[in-house]
Amino acid sequence: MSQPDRLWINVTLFDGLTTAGQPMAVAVTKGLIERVCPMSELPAGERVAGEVIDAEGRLLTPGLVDCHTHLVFGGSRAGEFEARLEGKSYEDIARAGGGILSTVRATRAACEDELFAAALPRLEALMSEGVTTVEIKSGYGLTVEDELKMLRVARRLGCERPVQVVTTLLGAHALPPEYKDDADGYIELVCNRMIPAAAAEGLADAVDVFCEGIGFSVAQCQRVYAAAKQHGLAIKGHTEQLSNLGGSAAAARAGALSVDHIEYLDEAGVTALAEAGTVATLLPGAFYMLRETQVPPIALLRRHKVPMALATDANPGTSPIFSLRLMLNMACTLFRLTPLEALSGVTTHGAQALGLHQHTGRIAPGLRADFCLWNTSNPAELAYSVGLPTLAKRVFAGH
Ligand code: DI6
Ligand code: FE
Repeated sequence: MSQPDRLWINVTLFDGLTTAGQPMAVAVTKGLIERVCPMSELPAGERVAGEVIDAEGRLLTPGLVDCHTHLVFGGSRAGEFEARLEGKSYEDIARAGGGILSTVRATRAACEDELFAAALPRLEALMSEGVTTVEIKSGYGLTVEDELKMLRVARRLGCERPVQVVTTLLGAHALPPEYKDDADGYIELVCNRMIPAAAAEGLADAVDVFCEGIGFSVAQCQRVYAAAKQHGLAIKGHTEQLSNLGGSAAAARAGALSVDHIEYLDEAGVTALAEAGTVATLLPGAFYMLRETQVPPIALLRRHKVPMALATDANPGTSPIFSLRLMLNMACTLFRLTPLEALSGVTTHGAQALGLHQHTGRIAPGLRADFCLWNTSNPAELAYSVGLPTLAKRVFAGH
């Protein structure tokens, strides 16, 4: 057998789904995981071309996956936060032309370099807590050029830092003022101009929609999904966040990788996810910031064995939170996930929500060597404490 570039020994392993019951070893070659075995099965005198890292019993997990963010945007919505504290609702603010549309104005006014400079510290905050894969959506441009501008910034973030960036075109996020009273006309622009342009330039991996009373109807979202599929792009949906329109089931039937938020999802919707193999992505940051009370149907998702991913939804309006560790805590305290379910949500199931589960999100042979080594041996610690820097080492593609 060839000699691995790196050998991790005496590891407490969480492989993305479960913890191993005994000390483990992980061998890495050319940026990929070559072998995972109990220490007791490591051949005596195992030779290593490069480094041996003794974890001394500390926890090794897959690199974290934040499968739903809006990291690229201009401006701030602190004023809207204050207005909500005074009693205005998120929907009232949106209908009055604030909310998403106020970020659209600031994002349109910013050039690529400005958006890049603003997004970089947000990305670095996520990376500093162990994120090795992050999805970034557009959706604050709402013209062909401004949406492509956002996606270019997202791609550039992935080129300039050791992290995998997956990009999602969210043209159908809100109705821009130019199309006021013509939502179908705008959906036509998304389908006939934005999606083809993003696909032609290789700028988008997936297409997302906001299926909601203050967003787009199920029928409009279905048109977007059809156009995305025509151009070979994966699909996702912001669905059942503020009301139940049946958007999750429609997305699942169209083959969506994930449906996200889903506070108002009912059992028929859960069944549709189970049948389609669609991931349910939980976003407790938005739930918390909007002081929602309707909790996603966790027991039903468990019963129907729907994989649950967990993400920050980092965005200037409903989740100005750039900490995936905090989401682990919130998923447990607010949604009653177990710490291991939450951890699977930011590893295995987060990767599945991006269609990347053959490449990252688990510690298994053949996958990319994306790891976090933590200053603890107990995975529950990662969901339990908030604010302590417990990450000892972050490894992306073996380095
Ligand atoms: N739902 C959300 O939580 C984000 N987008 C969406 O469709 C919020 C976006 C924002 O308020 O800026
Ligand atoms: Fe979102």
